[in-house]
Parts: sequence; structure tokens; C-alpha cells
Amino acid sequence: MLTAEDKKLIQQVWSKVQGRQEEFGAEALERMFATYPQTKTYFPHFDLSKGSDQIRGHGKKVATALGTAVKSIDNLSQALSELSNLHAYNLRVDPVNFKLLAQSLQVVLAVHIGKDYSPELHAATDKFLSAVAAVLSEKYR
Ligand code: HNI
Repeated sequence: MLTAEDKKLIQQVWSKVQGRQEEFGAEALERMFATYPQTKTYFPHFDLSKGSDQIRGHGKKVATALGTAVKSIDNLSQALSELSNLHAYNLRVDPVNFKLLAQSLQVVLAVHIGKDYSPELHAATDKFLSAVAAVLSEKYR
């Protein structure tokens, strides 16, 4: 459950992502592919070399979708419903992978936001990304 305080903190984190969606999203993907190479199996049709157009384009899509989720934080299920269908029925992404991307994104935020990425912001972001992952996984039941 995200508290009112968590929601406030998440808005704060996202204000720092604003305008850097492509950069942060692509770096999160690159970190995920490097740290958990098994995740690359979902992208056989992508050029996975660092900074490729496809990685940057996809990174931007993922980060933008998360931004939409931040705006609809009180109604995540509805906001992410289409994406949830896509990942469950079409892409068939094993839900364990959502945690791996979430962790990679946390590293990106820590690296770029630095000391302003306080333990409170980190904890709130972690809860938010878990809530997103839960919604993206709910159609698998
Ligand atoms: Ni995901 C496509 C958002 C996690 C594999 N994904 C998308 C799109 C968005 C998106 C947005 C583009 C949809 C469209 O074109 O209509 N993905 C998200 C979000 C998360 C996530 C918000 C979690 C926070 N996706 C993952 C994970 C994997 C994954 C963990 C696999 C490891 N996603 C994919 C694949 C595609 C995809 C594969 C299709 C890519 C393509 O363009 O062919």
C-alpha cells in the first residue's frame, strides 16, 4: 500500500526523471541486460549493443509509461491495464523479470541523483515499482 507520504516522495523522484526519460530508461535496460543476461532472451529482435537506437527508443517508452503510472498513482490497475495485457498475453514476460528491471532502474536513480536520492526516496520508489510490477503481473493469475 502506498501511503500519502510515499506518493509525495515518488512525485519528487519523478520530477528528477523529467526530461531524462530516454537516458534513464536506456541505462536501466543496459544495466538489466548486463547484470541479468537472461533478460536479453525477450529481445532477440533488438540490437542490444550499448546506446543502440532500439535500446534508447525502448528505454524512453518504458520510462514514459512509468511517468504515466506516477500520474495515475491512485489507479494503477486501470492506467497499466493495456501494458499488463501486452506483457502477459503477447510478450509472456516471466514476472520475475519485473523485479530485475526495477532494481536496475533504482541503480540508475542512485547513480544520477546521488546524495539527493535519500533512503526515504529509495524506499518509496521501491514500493512504487513493486506496485507497478504487481499490476503488470496480475493477468498471469
Ligand atoms: Ni516491457 C514493450 C513497459 C518490464 C519486455 N514494455 C513495452 C512497452 C512498454 C513497456 C511501454 C511498449 C508497448 C507498446 O509498444 O505498446 N515494460 C514496461 C514497464 C515495465 C516493463 C513499465 C516494468 C517496469 N518489459 C519489462 C520486462 C521485460 C519486458 C522486465 C523483459 C525482461 N516489453 C518487453 C518487450 C517488449 C516490451 C520484449 C516489446 C518490445 C518491442 O518493441 O518489440
